[in-house]
Amino acid sequence: MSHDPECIFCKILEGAIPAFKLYEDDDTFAFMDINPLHDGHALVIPKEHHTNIFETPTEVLTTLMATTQRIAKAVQNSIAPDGINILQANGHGAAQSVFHIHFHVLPRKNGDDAKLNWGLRPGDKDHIEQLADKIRAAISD
Ligand code: DGP
Repeated sequence: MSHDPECIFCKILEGAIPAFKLYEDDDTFAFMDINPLHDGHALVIPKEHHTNIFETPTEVLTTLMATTQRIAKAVQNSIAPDGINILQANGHGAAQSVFHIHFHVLPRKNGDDAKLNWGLRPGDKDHIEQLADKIRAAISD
């Protein structure tokens, strides 16, 4: 399985860096974003290291999207935001900051006027952990 020892998400996958894990299966892993736009902001990644959508095999994208749907449903059912965007960035010009492909499950609030570059401010870890518990309990098959 492809792996980049310098990649922060590969380090999360191997347990070298902690994360609030929501879900994993053989191919994918989901966890809370530490710089959330809003409550419930989650990330979904493949276990294989691929940089972006251009380099990711189609079959990996298929598993990634299935897990993204699962997490989006759990965020919807547990956090009930006003809406959810599924967002995926490719390259510096698209504000990609971590070069291991990932889908954002991005909760939205009515009128938040969110910019695509929402500014990476650290969230409150205790609050993120409580939200992770809530979402995890809402994950279904
Ligand atoms: P992007 O800009 O689309 O590449 O998004 C990368 C996201 O990853 C960003 O919202 C912040 C998040 N992030 C960066 N480093 C870490 C980390 O160490 N742990 C967690 N949980 N999230 C991270």
